[in-house]
Amino acid sequence: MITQSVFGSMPDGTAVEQFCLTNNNGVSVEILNLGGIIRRWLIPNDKKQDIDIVLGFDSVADYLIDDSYLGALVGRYANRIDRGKFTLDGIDFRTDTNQNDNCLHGGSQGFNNKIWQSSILSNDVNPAILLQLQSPDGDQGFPGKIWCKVIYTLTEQNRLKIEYFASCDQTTIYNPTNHSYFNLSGHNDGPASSHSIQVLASHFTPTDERAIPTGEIKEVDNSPFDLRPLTPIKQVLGAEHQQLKFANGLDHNFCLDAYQPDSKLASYAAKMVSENKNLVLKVYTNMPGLQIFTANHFDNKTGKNDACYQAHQGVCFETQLYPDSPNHSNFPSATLRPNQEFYGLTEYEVLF
Ligand code: FUC
Repeated sequence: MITQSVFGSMPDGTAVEQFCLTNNNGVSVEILNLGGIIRRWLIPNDKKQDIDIVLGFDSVADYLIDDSYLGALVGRYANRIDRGKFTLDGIDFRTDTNQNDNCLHGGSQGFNNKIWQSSILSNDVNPAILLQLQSPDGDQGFPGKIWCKVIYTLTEQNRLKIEYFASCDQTTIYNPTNHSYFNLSGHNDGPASSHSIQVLASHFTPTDERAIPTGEIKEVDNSPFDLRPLTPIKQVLGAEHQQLKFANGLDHNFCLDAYQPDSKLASYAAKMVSENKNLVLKVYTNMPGLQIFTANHFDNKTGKNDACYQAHQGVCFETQLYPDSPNHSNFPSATLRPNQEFYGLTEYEVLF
């Protein structure tokens, strides 16, 4: 079932719509047409009220000034492009730079703060909505016009399925993701560092101190980045490692072992387990990379219902192509050509 309501309005008066997708198990996910933001994700719980497992805000204004991309669809290029520069087919491009001289999450006017055209695709079992956005040639400095579609489906298996489609009229690059911060104890219930995580990746992409990949695809063996066994997040955050110092915690791209080029199927990539083991989040994707970000920068950020978000309050599982891949020929390519259709699939499953 889907209920639609007005969440607020943009500065120019355009209404921001909210879609609440509910399945027959009582799970509900609220999604805005502003940035495709996942604003609330309620999991039924016998003992007390439903648990809201994602961080978010209560007003449009909060989302528009937010620089943490809470719950948002990110584009055109998730994560960083070194100094916003890349070359495609011999032509140099320069994008908007919005963080430390780099392009972060598509530039200062990325997809996260755009109103997407929205419609209900299925209002029955497996409720689904379609979001569409056209980004013109030169938007934030990226070449070519691109037509983007995202379908969110909440299944009866308690999976939120996110399908990304895109096509373009000129060769370009594309790398979308969703930037939800998960906390399985509840968005306002202290740090998610009390949880444990597993990531099925035998390699990761180390960065320099500016969070730009060095280009190396490094084995995780004998390092805190070996998350193949279920590992307490606290243990990782407390480990001595230059990479963790650079980022002040985890903010790294893992190279998923299950990745198969051109696959349209989502394979199991990662999970997070709450401290009392009552809730488990499982992540499935067809993408090659997964950025694990432990919200290292939160410091008294006011969220929903006056919640106060602190460092490590949530964990992001950003399925993606590797950061800065246009500048690293050894990384899977983010190039999208006019004769191609991009298809990305990520599923977040909650076991409760
Ligand atoms: C993640 C990180 C960044 C950034 C952002 C808000 O994707 O990789 O470091 O701070 O989110």
